[in-house]
Amino acid sequence: MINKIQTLSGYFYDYQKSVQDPEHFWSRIADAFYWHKRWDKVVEWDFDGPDVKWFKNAKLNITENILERHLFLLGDKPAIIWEPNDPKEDNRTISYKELYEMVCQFSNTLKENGVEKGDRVIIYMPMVPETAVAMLACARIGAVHSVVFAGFSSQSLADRINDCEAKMVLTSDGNYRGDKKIEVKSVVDEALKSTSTVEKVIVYQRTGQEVTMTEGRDIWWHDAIEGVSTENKAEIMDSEDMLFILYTSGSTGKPKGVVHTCGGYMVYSCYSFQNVFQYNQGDVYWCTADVGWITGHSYIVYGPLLAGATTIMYEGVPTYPNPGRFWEICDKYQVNQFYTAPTAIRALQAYGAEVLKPYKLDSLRVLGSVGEPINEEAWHWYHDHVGKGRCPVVDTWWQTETGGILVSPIASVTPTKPSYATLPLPGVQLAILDNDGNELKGNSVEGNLCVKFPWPSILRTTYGDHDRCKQTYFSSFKGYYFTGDGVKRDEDGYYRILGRVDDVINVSGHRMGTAEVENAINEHPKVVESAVVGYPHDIKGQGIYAFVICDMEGRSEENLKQEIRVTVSKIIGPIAKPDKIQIVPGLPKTRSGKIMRRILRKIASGDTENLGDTSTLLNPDVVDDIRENVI
Ligand code: 6R9
Repeated sequence: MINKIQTLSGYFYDYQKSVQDPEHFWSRIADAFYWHKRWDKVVEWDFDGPDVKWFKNAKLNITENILERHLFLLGDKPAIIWEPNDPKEDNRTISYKELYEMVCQFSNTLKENGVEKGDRVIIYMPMVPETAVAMLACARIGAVHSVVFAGFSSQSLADRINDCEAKMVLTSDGNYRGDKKIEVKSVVDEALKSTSTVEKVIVYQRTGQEVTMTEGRDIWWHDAIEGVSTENKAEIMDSEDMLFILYTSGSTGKPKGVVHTCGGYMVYSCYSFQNVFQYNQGDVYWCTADVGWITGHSYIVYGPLLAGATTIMYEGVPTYPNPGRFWEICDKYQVNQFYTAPTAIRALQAYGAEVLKPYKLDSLRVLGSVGEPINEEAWHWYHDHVGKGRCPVVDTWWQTETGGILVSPIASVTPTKPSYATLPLPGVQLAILDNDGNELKGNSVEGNLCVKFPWPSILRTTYGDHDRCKQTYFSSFKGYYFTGDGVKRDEDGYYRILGRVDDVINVSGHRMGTAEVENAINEHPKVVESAVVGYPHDIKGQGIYAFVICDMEGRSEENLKQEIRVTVSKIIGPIAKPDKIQIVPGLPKTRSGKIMRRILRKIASGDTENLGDTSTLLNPDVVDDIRENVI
């Protein structure tokens, strides 16, 4: 097993070693895993390509490191504890041995249904153990999974299926979320009308709601696995073979497929999990994310299972059937490490500390935060009321593209500071650059957050478009990976993430490109043009504010706004619905026709006075109108 960092001086020692001799540092960690063939070289890289290879020519299968490697010692230990949406329904506990059998059986099922090494499989499923089984079965046979959050619309799903030319879709009949039953299979049916690559759809029965099954294409999960062998020999993969694609939003319109590969991702997701959360054998760990996001990939499924941990998978929402649900689950399973998003903390905080009273929460040792900057108030509430002042809060900064946590306290090792992600993990060489590309050395500096040396789970490409990967991440500052975030390094050398510096907004921890939302709004036939910006929102962190120019003929303003919301929901999904829509006569533009978002951002945040110089605008008078009618 991987040796964990135990003291602050141990952290500094490891950090120093990891910079001085990265190859030696990472090869010692990688030695904890099972490889069919060891690597010829630990790392080979060139950020200009970009071309990054970790554990070159090594052979492995990540699922052997999750399953076979743990069977002897941990076979009967719970791997996944599943807590259903409805507390009255039975929960499920799946041991490592059972998980092994389920994954082997489903691997064989995939193969029998025509999936081969290298094929892409879309997973559009609720939070049930079978979703993790599906991911691992793909990994076991060398198929590339792409999980799509089951709240995305049919059009978003179709776009992703088409982009990666998926051969199969794994889905469910429906999905429970609080008191709602959500359509899932029908969304897939709709998406498949505008795709041509999918040959089979396997449908997991969760809600029992009525669905249409297309003969020859759709099969029930329980029928597909019936009588299938629970033994399967894992495909031997190259370290740099693709493991999964995960789509994420950027500053341009179309989401991109971030690609992660087998060897480096395995090593880093496990190493970061064990260290940041200080997981000890026997602990119960819970991350509340959905597996449709990177947090669910790395810190519900891969990281914890690689570490032989017990990981909880919760199907429902934080407030169902009451706002004490999270704390009830913590007590019920004696959770030791709890990992959630600031938006959930703020939402629960709004119900008051009273809600926590009936719960002991005495098993908790570590509290994690991820997805967006955590404001000081939420940090203190989490620390004081949930952790009773006993548990360190690990504010973990990372991205879909980084595959794992890059900046975070090591629990109980790194002294924490509210709303600071504190220090980089060993192996992570951060750099702060000014807008001209100069690296700002020393403390008390602020600028663009970059990384100057690869870590094992850095993205390798964006699927089907390597140039886009280069343009987005490796071209702003030559020789550096650019994160898109602004950062401050304070007088103690601690890092505080300041938020995105590009046109990406972060709503409840979900990334949204403003261009993506604008494109969806513009689909409404009465919309002439729109501009979307983020504004501070008490619960969501950022809300979506849309300024829209419309042809109002024959519509009331309220109806039109409602129609725009429905349009966005249909095209992207409910998470992208604007919180505020202001119908405007025009948008502030520069003489070259560019929308001045800076001005709109200020107005949306309620700062309508200090807009700076607007005289150079093409149409300065629209600013007054927008300002007067701000919502
Ligand atoms: C893991 C994940 C990535 C963006 C990232 C940043 C923001 C994530 C954060 C944080 C401040 C933290 N972000 N964690 N900002 N403090 N602890 O969320 O991945 O969905 O790709 O989002 O989220 O802006 O660039 P992803």
